[in-house]
Amino acid sequence: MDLWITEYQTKNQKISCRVKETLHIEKSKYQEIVLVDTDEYGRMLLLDGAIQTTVKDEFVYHEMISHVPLFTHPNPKKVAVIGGGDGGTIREILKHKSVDKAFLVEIDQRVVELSKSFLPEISAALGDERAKVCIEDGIEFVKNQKNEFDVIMVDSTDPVGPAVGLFAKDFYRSIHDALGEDGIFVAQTESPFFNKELISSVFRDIKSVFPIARLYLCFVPTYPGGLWSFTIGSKKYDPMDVQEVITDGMGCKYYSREVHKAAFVLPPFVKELLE
Ligand code: AG3
Repeated sequence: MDLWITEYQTKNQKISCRVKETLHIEKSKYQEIVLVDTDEYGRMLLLDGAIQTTVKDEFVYHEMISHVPLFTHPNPKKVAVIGGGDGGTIREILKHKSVDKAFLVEIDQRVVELSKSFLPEISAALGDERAKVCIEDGIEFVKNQKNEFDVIMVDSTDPVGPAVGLFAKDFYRSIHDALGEDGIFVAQTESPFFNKELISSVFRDIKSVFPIARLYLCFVPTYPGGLWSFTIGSKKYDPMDVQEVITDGMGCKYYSREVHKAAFVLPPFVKELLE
C-alpha cells in the first residue's frame, strides 16, 4: 500500500510524507486532529491539515521557544504556555530547576488527551507535579492575570481558526500586563518566506507594547520553508545580551549558548521585515 499524508503549505506548495500507520483522526469541537506514524519523521500531529510536531524534529522548535526566553530571564519561576497542547514546550520548561509552576493553557482538551495517548515522548511532562493543565481559552486566561508570570510563551497554530486572536495587539497588551515587571514573552511567528506581512505586523505590535522586541530564527524541516521565526517582547532583559547559559544535563539537541546568540543574527531579507 502507498499511503501518504499531505499538508498544503501554501496554495501552490505541499509537503507529503509516507504513512506507516494511521493512528487517529477526529473532528474535535475546535479542529480536525490527525495522528499518523510516518516513515521519515515518526509519529506526527496535524491540526486542520497543518503539521504541528513530529517525533523526529520536534526538539528544534520546543527547545528554541522555551530556552531562549528562559535563559534570558535570570530567575524564571512561574511560566505559562498558551496553546502547545502536545506538551513539548512544557517538557523543556521543566528542565529549568528555577521553575516551580508551568501552566499549559490549551483550548482543545482533545489535543492534550490524544498527545498523551499517542506522543508520550513529547507529552510526558504534562504529568509532572510542577505542570498545571488548564483547558480554557488562552485569551481569557491571560486577561485574568495581572503581574503574575515571569515568562509567557505562545505556542500556537497558524493564524487561522482558533489561533487568530493570538496574533493580535490586544492580546499582546494583556500578556504585557500578565507579566511581572521584568517579564518576557515569546510567540512562534511563522515563516519568513511565506508569512512576511504577518511577521512585520506582529513585530511592530510587539514593539509598540514592550520596550524590547527581538526576532530569532531556527530550522524546522517539516514547517513551511524550513526557516522558522519567534518574536520576543521583553520588559527588561535583552535576549541578545544573554550571559549565563548552562545546559549541562538538559539533553539539548539544538539549543546551546552559541545557537542562542546566532539565532538573532538575521539575513537581510528577514531584517527588512522588521524595519
Ligand atoms: N505550533 C506551530 C506550528 C505551525 C506549523 N505550521 C504549519 N505546519 N503550517 C507547533 C506546536 C508545537 N508544540
